[in-house]
Amino acid sequence: MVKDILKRYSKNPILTADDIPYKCKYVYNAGAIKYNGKYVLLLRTDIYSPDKEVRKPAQICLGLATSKDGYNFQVEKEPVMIPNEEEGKYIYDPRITQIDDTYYVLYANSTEYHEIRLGIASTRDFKDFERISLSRPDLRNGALFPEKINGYYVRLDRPFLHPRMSAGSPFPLDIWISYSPDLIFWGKSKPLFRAANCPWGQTKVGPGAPPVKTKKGWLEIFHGVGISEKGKTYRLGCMLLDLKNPSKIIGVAKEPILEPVEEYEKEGYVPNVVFTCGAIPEDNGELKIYYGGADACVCIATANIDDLISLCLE
Ligand code: BMA
Repeated sequence: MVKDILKRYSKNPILTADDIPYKCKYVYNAGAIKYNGKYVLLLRTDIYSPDKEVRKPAQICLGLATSKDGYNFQVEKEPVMIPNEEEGKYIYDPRITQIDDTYYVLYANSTEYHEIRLGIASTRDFKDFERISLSRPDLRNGALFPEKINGYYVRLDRPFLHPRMSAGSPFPLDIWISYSPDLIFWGKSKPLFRAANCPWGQTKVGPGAPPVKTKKGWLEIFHGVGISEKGKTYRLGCMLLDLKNPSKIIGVAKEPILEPVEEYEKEGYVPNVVFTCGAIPEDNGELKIYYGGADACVCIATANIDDLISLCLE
């Protein structure tokens, strides 16, 4: 049973393809951060060619939306980040982390060779993005902590144990933690949370939003994938990690905090999906969780941070 701790915004979805000024079929899985007093979303926008026979997007790039209140967003006329030559056609699922006055974007890149790589770029103005590194395959769902810990940049990530493995594979996919002195070279990697230990996400689990610092530990909103006779279901859960040693889990909420219930979560490009890439903590203790609904729209739900922590400690 999903506990009633997350409140969906009554006017969800907050963005659909109709809100995108350029040609786009689906908008979802947005990274989120506050920048210059405004809410900023980096949007996954899937662009299809007009040829109806083509079932795969012609390009996936990142758009930008800004808002004064976190609910009503204006979208820039053109995408702000498009794949470069090395990346090919698809960059997606961006997670934004601020460290000092720099904003880092960790994003997935699918290449024409069917590899999935994790890209890291930085920006100071959300106009120019400088590429820092692109991982070897197969890795995605990178979520960078908002400060160095014991001298290292730290990220949660989700390796594929075997290239091209996905939901339905007999091998579950787990959340790992990795460290880097410079955001280029990553190591000291360790499994952090096994899908096998997530009763509602036994096929795969992956980092969602970049971890949020709280007095009790790092709060991480993650996704888990379960399979039933109805097919795959993506849900969200939360866990608390030790502040000084984030490879140590303090607690994981037993139940998911959000699962597909509303039509915009159950029907879209991929049915039965809620997937987050960004959450913004507010001074009043609220967490705004931005999430994709059914791989087709952008939604928001809010929760009290202390309530989420309590769930992790139950
Ligand atoms: C994952 C990623 C996400 C997507 C999710 C649900 O594997 O591809 O971008 O939202 O599947 O389809």
